Amino acid sequence: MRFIHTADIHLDSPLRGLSAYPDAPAEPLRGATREALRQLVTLAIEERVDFMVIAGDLYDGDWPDFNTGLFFCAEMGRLQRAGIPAFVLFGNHDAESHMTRALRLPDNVRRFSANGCEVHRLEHLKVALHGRSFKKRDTPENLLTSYGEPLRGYVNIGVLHTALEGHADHASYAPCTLEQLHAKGYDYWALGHVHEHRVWTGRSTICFPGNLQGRSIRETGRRGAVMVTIEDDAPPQLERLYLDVLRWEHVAVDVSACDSLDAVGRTTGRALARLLEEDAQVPRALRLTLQGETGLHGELFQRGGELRAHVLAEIAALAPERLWLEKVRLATRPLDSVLGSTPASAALGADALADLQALLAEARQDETLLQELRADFAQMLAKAPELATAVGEEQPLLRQVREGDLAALFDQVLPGLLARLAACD
Ligand SMILES: [Mn+2]
Repeated sequence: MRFIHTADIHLDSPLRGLSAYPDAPAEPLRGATREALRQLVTLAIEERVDFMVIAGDLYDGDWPDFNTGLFFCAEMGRLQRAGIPAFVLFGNHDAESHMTRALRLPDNVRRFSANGCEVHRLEHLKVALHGRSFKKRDTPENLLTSYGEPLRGYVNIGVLHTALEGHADHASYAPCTLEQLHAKGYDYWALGHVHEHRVWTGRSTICFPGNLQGRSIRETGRRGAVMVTIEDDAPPQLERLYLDVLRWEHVAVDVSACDSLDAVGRTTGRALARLLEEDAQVPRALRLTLQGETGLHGELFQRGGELRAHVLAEIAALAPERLWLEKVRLATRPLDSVLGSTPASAALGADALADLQALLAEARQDETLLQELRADFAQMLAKAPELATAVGEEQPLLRQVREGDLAALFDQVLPGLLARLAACD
């Protein structure tokens, strides 16, 4: 017996942040969540699975019009013609009270009630599916207490939308513990809500399939559903299915071995080539972070525009049609000894630089000076409010300015400044 477990499809939800990728064709990407579902249904039909489970947040929220529902009906119709039932549970995003529109779904689709735990049986397979949908978006109570005992002689599958014991990125709805899930004595728990793929084994096999399609740079890497195979009394076997049609990637590249901007470009290019070795056909929205201890630290900050051009050149040579650069983040650290690492330092006089460094190190501790600087920065931010909000999260330097963390700012900026001075003849 084989079935597909999916969750958090968030059908028709916009992909956030695509405007930051000037080269990405935004229009076709608008339908990414639909395309991922279409691929899932196609796979289910090709693989002749016995049924499909959707464990909540099928919809992203109330439909603006009927198009979202019509699309889902059409996909479920394809499953129906292939003789595949689908079991749908609703979560916080598509809770009963939250949806003002509805359409009759094809007869192969069975929903879980929000009024109590409902059990759907597939007699020919001896499968019992237990589940309870969300009535309201805010569901702080443990829904598990309403789930019944496993049915004897059946494979028991629990379907539940839950944050478990809490998850940093997800509201803690319908909380419960892994122990409580195991204690129910079901064979498999088809969970939804947490967008990262997770599996726990033990008395039961418990799984978050992850969301079907990443929706922002916060949801990176391969996404999809899970194929579950249950044979006789063996524990369920899981296979991940990758169905995302656009992938968000955050790639960190260590540039500590690079001695020039060219070398940074080459190293980055190699990392991106490795990235494309997997699922080469899937387009990627890319955020790049350069890290490592390097004598180029100051130069990278100063030559941001050139650096981006170097990275774009690598992308252009590799796969411009399916690799789109958002931004290059700098998280490099200066070399411990800036003076020793700058070949031209002798020209200026290492003594003078050492004096300057000592002076600046002192300034870093000077509370009066720091107060003045904070006031200056506050003025600057007041004049350019977009600096204070829009780019703040992604620019460590700006964040430090905003938070008045000037000591950290000094540590970031001084090595570059010294390196620059040392390089002057
Ligand atoms: Mn959810």
